[in-house]
Amino acid sequence: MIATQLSVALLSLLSTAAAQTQYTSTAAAAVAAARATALTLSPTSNVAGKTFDRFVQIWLENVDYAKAIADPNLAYLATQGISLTNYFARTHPSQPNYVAVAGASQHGITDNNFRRLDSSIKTVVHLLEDKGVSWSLYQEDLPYSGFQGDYKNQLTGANAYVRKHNPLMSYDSVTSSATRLAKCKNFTMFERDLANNQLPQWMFITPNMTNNGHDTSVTVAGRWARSFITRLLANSNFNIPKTLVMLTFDEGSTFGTNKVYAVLLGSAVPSAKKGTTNSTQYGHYSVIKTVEDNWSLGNLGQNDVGERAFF
Ligand SMILES: *[C@@H]1O[C@H](CO)[C@@H](O)[C@H](O)[C@H]1NC(C)=O
Ligand SMILES: *[C@@H]1O[C@H](CO)[C@@H](O)[C@H](O)[C@H]1NC(C)=O
Ligand SMILES: *[C@H]1O[C@@H](CO)[C@H](O)[C@@H](O)[C@@H]1NC(C)=O
Ligand SMILES: CC(=O)N[C@H]1CO[C@H](CO)[C@@H](O)[C@@H]1O
Repeated sequence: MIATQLSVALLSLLSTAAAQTQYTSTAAAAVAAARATALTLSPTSNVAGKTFDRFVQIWLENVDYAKAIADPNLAYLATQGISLTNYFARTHPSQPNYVAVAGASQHGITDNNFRRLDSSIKTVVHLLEDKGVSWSLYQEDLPYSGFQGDYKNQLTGANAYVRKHNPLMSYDSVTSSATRLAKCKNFTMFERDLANNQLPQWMFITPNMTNNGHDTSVTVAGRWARSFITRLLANSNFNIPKTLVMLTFDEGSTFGTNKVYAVLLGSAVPSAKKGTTNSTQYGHYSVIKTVEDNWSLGNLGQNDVGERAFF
């Protein structure tokens, strides 16, 4: 009896530990096997929010505000929404910014290394789940749902998907849960969910290292963003009534003030506000506070508590 209980406890401990790193191999056979079996979920819901019923974040990489707003395509997108002209990233390098926007704290992370945060540490997706608000991450070139490593372009060897640009993967509270991993998906799944009208209410979108400008330029990132977002705003499966889309950058260039481009788009922006600017100071923690206020989610007890929301 005791032996059975012990072995059950041991097994569940082992499977939890394995879950947190089980999907890191990039060997072709391991990827193919996981692709065939990894759970994928496309939850939907319809929880009414105060200002928006759907919230979509799209993050580009490493450009200061002045340089981004000078790009013709990013400048065009600013005319289609509300441009936040005093919006600041948290820190350098990338990873702590992504960790911060999910958990309202950098949780001590200051680098881009493979990090694991204790499973007691919660994120915005835990608050969303508690209120029944569906969510998914969409990460371009993630080889399958729940993959936990970095992934290169299989033909060119160039970096395509990187874990440091995934806001949830450093949290053991996400990676120890099969159903949460199943909601960390790629762009193939995004297109499928879009076509099937199965997009969730909260999503975070990370283009690959080419399209987000990291390994290219603001010109490439701006062109990608305009084309991707324009197509989606014209799609009624995406831009449902009260959809708020936020396009921003994880951080500025290392030597700037860390002021970054941030634009609010979508059907939740009233037409009278399209093409306007707002100079109130905001930052990555404002995003989580805005989402918490919108769906009355409560808070994480971190830097979200004293933060200012967008509305
Ligand atoms: C995207 O993820 C799905 C689900 O895991 C997988 O079947 C598909 O092969 C992936 N697409 C690409 C291009 O890797
Ligand atoms: C990123 O995705 C685009 C398609 O959206 C593709 O053309 C490009 O090769 C990808 N970049 C890498 C490094 O694989
Ligand atoms: C930005 O400006 C402040 C101060 O006028 C308002 O209180 C906010 O509601 C406004 N926010 C947006 C998104 O326009
Ligand atoms: C525009 C709007 O309805 N804003 C509300 C968002 O939620 C907060 C907190 O519940 C309210 O104070 C705002 O009025």
